[in-house]
Amino acid sequence: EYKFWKTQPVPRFDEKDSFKEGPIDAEKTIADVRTEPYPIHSSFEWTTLDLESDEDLDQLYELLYDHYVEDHDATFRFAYSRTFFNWALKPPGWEHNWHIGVRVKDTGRLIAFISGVPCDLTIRGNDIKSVEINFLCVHKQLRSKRLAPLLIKEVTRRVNLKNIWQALYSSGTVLPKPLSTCRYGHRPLNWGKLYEVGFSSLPQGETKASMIAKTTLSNETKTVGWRKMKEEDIDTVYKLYNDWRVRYEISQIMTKEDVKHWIYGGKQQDGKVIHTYVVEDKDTKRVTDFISFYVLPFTVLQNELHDNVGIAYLYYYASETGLGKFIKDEESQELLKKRLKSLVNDAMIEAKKINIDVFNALSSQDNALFLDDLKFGAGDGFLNYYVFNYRAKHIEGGIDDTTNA
Ligand code: YNC
Ligand code: MG
Repeated sequence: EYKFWKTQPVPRFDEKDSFKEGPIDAEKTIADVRTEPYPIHSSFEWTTLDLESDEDLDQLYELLYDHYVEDHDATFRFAYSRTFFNWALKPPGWEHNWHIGVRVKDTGRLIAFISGVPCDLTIRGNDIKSVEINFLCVHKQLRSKRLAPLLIKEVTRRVNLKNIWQALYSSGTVLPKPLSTCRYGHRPLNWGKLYEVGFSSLPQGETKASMIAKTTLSNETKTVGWRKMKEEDIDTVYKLYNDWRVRYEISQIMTKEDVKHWIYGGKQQDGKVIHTYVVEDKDTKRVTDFISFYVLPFTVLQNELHDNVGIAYLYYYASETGLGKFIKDEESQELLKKRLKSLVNDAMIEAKKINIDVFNALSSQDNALFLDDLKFGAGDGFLNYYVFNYRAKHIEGGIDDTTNA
């Protein structure tokens, strides 16, 4: 059990939440880090993908398309795009060297991948220089050969060489030991289509017509002062984000450049991946709220009616309603609840306008305040969050997650 993970600096399942939070390994320096890549089977070779080149982007796309996460009966696959990779894998400070592939030596074929991007964290008041690890993938025909541990060790080595010793990662797979576990909620925007592709089923006592009626949103947004985020809003959104994230026990540290990339989208994005809206007070012209979602569709296999499902994921948001003195007391929770419901509802209306079929949100952040009221249905998947080489008390993920794992 966990032959590999047992050897890594991660908390064990059986250990008590420790009182003192912090790194697990004794402090090291770059001089302690292995300078050569880990040895790999002689028919394979390490490669660093060049995500500035369309050729490498296409190869990554093909690997993930056929071999990355899919649902159990293999009818849906993530439809990653070049634009999506540019957003997810090239944020400010990105490193070539952290886009790591494995190729078959003879043919050059890409058969495995793992990535890291800079992602500094605050965990309960401690700022931690860190990366986020994502897109770990091994070709289906090469599974169970211990390539995954090799990729993980190699990315760790390359990250350590930049004097970074912690990493955030998330997975449906249960590993030692989740810092937090969240659940996805799904809000149908186009129930009829979701039913036709087999994504939604008909609940007992409902008809197709009643489900469509129940889930139909109005066509126009209602929040007064609602508009698309502009480049000029970056400073204000940056401030709102930073004031807001103190609400949470774990959050991402962002510079203005990060906000520009992750939340505004920047010039490369063309509005295709990240969509952000703000609320501007009509008297003072101040921006008081923002909310964002990103788009990552599914390809639908073997369906006569549809070949894709439009999917949006709720991303970051913040509202003055929940700031400063408003943070905890009960009356302000009610105000905040009302505000968030209005923001998320309008975000869903915008998503519907760009043909999104389902709007997803995790149970994290303050999402418990609106998920039920806005008719999100609990998904069957859990997402476990981990921090490598760091011990911290468990963080509630908005579900009763004591039984998961
Ligand atoms: C997983 N998702 O437990 P033990 S999420 C981490 N994350 O190790 P083999 C995983 N470890 O149990 P296969 C994992 N899944 O013996 C499996 N493992 O200790 C562990 N799927 O390796 C597993 N992508 O190579 C076991 O397994 C060992 O050939 C077995 O490969 C696994 O991106 C995988 O779901 C997942 O492509 C690559 O199944 C393959 O099966 C696959 O024999 C479909 O591996 C796609 C998929 C995972 C998406 C993701 C986050 C990854 C985080 C990795 C951990 C990062 C740690 C921090 C490093 C930087 C540190 C610094 C500083
Ligand atoms: Mg393997």
